[in-house]
Amino acid sequence: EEELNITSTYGGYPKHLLKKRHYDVNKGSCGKVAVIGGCYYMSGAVTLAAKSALRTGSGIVTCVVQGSIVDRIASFLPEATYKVCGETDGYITLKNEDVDEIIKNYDAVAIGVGLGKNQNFISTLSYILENLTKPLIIDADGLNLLCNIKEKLNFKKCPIILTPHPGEFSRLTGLSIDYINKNRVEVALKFAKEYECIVLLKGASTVVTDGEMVYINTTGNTGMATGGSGDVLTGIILSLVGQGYSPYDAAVLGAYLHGAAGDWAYKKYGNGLVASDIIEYIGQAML
Ligand code: NPW
Ligand code: AMP
Ligand code: MG
Repeated sequence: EEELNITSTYGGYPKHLLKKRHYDVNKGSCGKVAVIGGCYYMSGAVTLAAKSALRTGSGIVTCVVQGSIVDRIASFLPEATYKVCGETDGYITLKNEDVDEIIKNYDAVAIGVGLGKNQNFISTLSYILENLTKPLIIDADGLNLLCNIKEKLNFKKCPIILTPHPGEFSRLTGLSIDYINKNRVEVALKFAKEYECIVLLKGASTVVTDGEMVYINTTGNTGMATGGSGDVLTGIILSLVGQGYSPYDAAVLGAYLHGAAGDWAYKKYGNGLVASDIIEYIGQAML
């Protein structure tokens, strides 16, 4: 810890939250998780999130993606499995039956990375909010779609973790990025309380709150301001909730491990680090 120069703020030093595995675990008991995302123009985001989930210890990771990008992802990530969906104009389409199957078969779901501006997907997200009972992480373009149906959060059946950066949180709340960054704890707390969800507001000193407790993360560095960095965080948190961590603990631990892995990557690559480098050090951050 000293080497990484980690200091704790209120919320404390969260690595103690990491649970030890029972010696005879199997892939079925380590969490089966699904990443719904991607589009023809952005397939890397799902790849990064899925690989991160595997590196965080998930037993089974399924990419829920359109057929035209499966080969790209699979050629990079042979360990993942795929659920192939429909596609319109380069964007993913999901039938309610597909969603029902996902709901039945997975321990946790992440939605939004690399989805793009897929307006058809608003109704799908709405259906998921109304029917999913397992923990759901909404990130990236999933958050942008959520802006249209925020009130649906009040009818959700599942624990929800939202992982906005200040730009996404600005769209979601109508507050300016400047105001958000000057009042990070307050705005995150208020939203989490109002919509009864976990909010993880990204940036240097990521804030995690469930509306009552607040954790401010101290790991991470300037090298992490790079495309795909947030998609890695989504995969880490998804993996943790899929392994049975509570949504709040998963978000806190996820923010911490993501930053710690990034700090290891920084030692090697400095500000030139790329998102895949963060993934390579997740294991080390968990030791
Ligand atoms: P500005 O410029 O300051 O006004 P977007 P995205 C702001 C996918 N990706 N503090 C900032 O606004 C994602 O998964 C795919 C203050 C910035 O310009 C999404 O689905 C990749 N402001 C999709 O791309 C790799 C901050 O937000 C704007 C801030 C779009 O996501 C890349 C950008 O936000 C990417 O992950 C901060 N700390 N952080 C792939 N390889 O497939 C952000 N902002 O317009 O929502 O775009 O985050 O790139
Ligand atoms: P995204 O914008 O969704 O790709 O997410 C970027 C990720 O990198 C978030 O987890 C941020 O907290 C992290 N990050 C970006 N810039 C910094 C920074 N300057 N210091 C610490 N963490 C950062
Ligand atoms: Mg992002």
